[in-house]
Amino acid sequence: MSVSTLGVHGSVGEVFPTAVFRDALADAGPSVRVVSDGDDLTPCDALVTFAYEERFLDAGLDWIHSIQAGVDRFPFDELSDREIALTNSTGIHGDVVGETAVGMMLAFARRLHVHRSNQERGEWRKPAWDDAFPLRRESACVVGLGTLGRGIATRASALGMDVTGVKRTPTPVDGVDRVHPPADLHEAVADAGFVALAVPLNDDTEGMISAAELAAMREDAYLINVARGPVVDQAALVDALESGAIAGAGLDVFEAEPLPADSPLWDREEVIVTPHAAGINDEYYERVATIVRENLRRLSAGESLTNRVV
Ligand code: NDP
Ligand code: 7N6
Repeated sequence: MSVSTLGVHGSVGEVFPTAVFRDALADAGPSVRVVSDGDDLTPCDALVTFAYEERFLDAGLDWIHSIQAGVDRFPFDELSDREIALTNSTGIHGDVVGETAVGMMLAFARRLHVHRSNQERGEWRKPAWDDAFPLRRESACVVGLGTLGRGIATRASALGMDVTGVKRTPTPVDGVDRVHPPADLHEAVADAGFVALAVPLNDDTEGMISAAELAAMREDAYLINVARGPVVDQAALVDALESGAIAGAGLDVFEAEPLPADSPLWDREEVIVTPHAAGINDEYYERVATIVRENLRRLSAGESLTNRVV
């Protein structure tokens, strides 16, 4: 495979400016062109994109790079049938998503979300004596211990929390006291003050947190989801919040995005809603450009692509 023209799909503009990204790749080798809705893709050998469109399959592309780590929106079998390589952007979000997830834990422990809501109403109101707690005393169970999960685990551990986790292959992970296999999910979540989800969305993880897992959690526990909405049965989560089966949730991702205006999740004090923004940061474009540059180098050297999914 050789790339003489690299397309930058207009959808990356949802995360960083297309022109800034194009300029970051100006010296990478191929000619780089921004392709917006309706523009012809056929001059491109490869495409960097946020969105997926069916027309990608028959545009003569050899390689698609997703600026997301999660590639659940791409049709793996169709890509494979057409010998289109798919690479993703795992490896670049550990620090910022880790900060967001642990930031949500800090907000719940120190009641920052409540103070901010009170401030919007001009209200000076102290929390009840036993509403706030030190994060150091708490434990976090991180489900998925790849880039995101390790980013969360190291930050939670640095704040003095006990950290356990779950991953497919339960080998030891730095900063994580116990690593469980997926079969022990209930046992793993049962003791944790915070359960943080950091798994890819696939057939094994869809609905992995359902009514049974929420019931296994402590009544004073919080669920943090920075993975993908469908990893959680959202109706069961709403029921668990309403019945007091768990204390609250920090949610960056949802079954439907944007979160519909009539969702009961908007109005609950013990729910923090962020708009799938945990990964957004001003280095995002450069981090993706580094992966793309490395893969262009590998192609020139006849080496295999890094971050290859298909
Ligand atoms: P990685 O591939 O680095 O890590 C995935 C982890 O999940 C691995 O530890 C893997 O286990 C584990 N895992 C996979 N399947 C299971 C399972 N069935 N049960 C338990 N653990 C499982 O991915 P990233 O950390 O980069 O990203 C993870 C996901 O987070 C992405 O796919 C994406 O959907 C989402 N994401 C969300 C962002 C946001 O902005 N909110 C930003 C970036 C990612 P093992 O190590 O054993 O293979
Ligand atoms: C970018 C989100 C991922 O999977 O969903 C995230 O990498 C990225 C705003």
